[in-house]
Amino acid sequence: MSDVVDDLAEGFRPHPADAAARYRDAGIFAEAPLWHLLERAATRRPDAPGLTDASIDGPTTLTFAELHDRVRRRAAGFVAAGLVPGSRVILQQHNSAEFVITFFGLLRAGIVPVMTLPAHRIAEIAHLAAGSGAVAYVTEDGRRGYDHRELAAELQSRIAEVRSVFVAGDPGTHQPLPDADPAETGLPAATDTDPDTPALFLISGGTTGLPKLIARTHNDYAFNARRSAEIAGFTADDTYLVALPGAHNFPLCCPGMLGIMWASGHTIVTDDPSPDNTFDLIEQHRITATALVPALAQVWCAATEWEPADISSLRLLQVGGAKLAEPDAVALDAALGDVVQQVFGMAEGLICYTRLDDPRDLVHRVQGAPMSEYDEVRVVDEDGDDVPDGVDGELLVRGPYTIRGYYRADDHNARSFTPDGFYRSGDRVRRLPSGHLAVTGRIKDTIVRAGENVAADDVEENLLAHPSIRAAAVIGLPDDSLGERICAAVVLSHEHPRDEELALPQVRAFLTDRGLASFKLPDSLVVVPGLPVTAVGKIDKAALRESLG
Ligand code: OOB
Repeated sequence: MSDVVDDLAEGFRPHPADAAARYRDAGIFAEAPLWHLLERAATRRPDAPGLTDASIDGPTTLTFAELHDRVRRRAAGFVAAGLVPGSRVILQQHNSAEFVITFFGLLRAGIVPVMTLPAHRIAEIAHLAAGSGAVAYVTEDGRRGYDHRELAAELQSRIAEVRSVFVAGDPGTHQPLPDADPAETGLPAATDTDPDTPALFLISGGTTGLPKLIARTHNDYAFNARRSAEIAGFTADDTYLVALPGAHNFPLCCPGMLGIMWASGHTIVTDDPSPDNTFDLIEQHRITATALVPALAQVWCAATEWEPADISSLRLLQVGGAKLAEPDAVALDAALGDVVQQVFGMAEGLICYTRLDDPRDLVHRVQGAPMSEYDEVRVVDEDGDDVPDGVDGELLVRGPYTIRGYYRADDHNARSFTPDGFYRSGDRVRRLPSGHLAVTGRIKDTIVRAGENVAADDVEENLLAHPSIRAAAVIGLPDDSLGERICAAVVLSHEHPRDEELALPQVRAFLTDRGLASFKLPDSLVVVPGLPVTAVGKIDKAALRESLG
């Protein structure tokens, strides 16, 4: 093993040998590098459309053979640039063909990409570069409204180990994305990769503190893609739209781009998820499946009222990343024809899906059931004891594609994992006898008001039932006499009369009518044009607290 491969292993927590053997015996681990997914498609369907770039760089379509060739050239480019297997590289590009080619190019060269999102800025990028030991940064020019070349310069001034910067588009003072002839540079053989080592790093989705690094192995991530594709019923006839940032686990691998490639279906990438743009793409390419966060799904649902495009090809609309309110799930099914699949997942591993043959009313009410029979899910109380089905508790999980620890983060790991290797998700869930999970909030997302614990989610759900409220976030703000007071930030719906104010007493009366206890009623109400969101589009309460606190 090279020094670099040794260094990659430093701080990575693999499955214990007995668990790994069990997954291997069960056929869950395919024992191949992750890039085999693409090679397989290029072998099976070389002339089929593999990737269409519908971003501002496009439109262009590559067959699987063409994509595979571009990927091998990109991989050779990285080899020629001196990067060696096991090196970590920060990848930060918007959805485009170049993003996909770079991603697979890195994998093909045995290099381990750190999958940052376009909205990340220097604080996160520098933290992730230092934490992963990255030696290079791959990004893009300023055509999408933010100049990542400047971030690159700042990154290099802070972290000397980041020796190279490669830029898609106009590189400025940096290097362009590299390409070379693989016949001249050579590429690693499949057998050079230990499939139980990290293939890529995902970024934890938490909204508190700096993100953590999540090492996913070739074996576990390929299983994630395959099993997800199976549950989504993907075949070579499917066309999947990457509308969320492609570096996020959901559009990347649940089943996402990797799942559709496993099925040898067609991927369309866009850097503009608005219905204005995407509805035309759905019509034009007969797109059959995509993934959205709830806030975006709401926008799509409303747009079906006025967008003229024919989107009837869409058979699967996955919604996840945050809780999809039941009325929204019902409205989406009604507007689009029973297409919703709820997805409750996490970069750390566990993915839950509602199944295609679940009754629609169940699909509207729950966030899904674990994708694998090898997922070990526990729901526990504050003492760590299992609670019965139907009772709220914290979700703990262990399984073939769930990490055993964050990368190089011993302190966090002592808190975030049980001694026997379960990940403490921090999610409050309730399990049905059928195995489906309903997410009821975050364990820590409670407001302590005058000594009473109030779950933010409980208040939010009731607020959303108000016809004038389209989105709501409830937070605790410091208060001298109460300890914390309950503040509700709401976005008005289109049904709310334009010239009328939505007043606190009105809202409190509405909540009281719905049977909400008086100590849970908001102490203040703020009407906002929109709620702040994280890099992937989830409501960002930390940012809200900062702006309202
Ligand atoms: C996905 O992954 P992350 O890592 O960005 O965020 C994970 C967290 C979960 O622990 C949970 O708190 C929340 O996001 N979450 C949901 C949810 N899906 C995720 N909360 C309620 N309902 C849902 N359906 O967000 C992610 C990864 C893969 C697939 C889908 C989502």
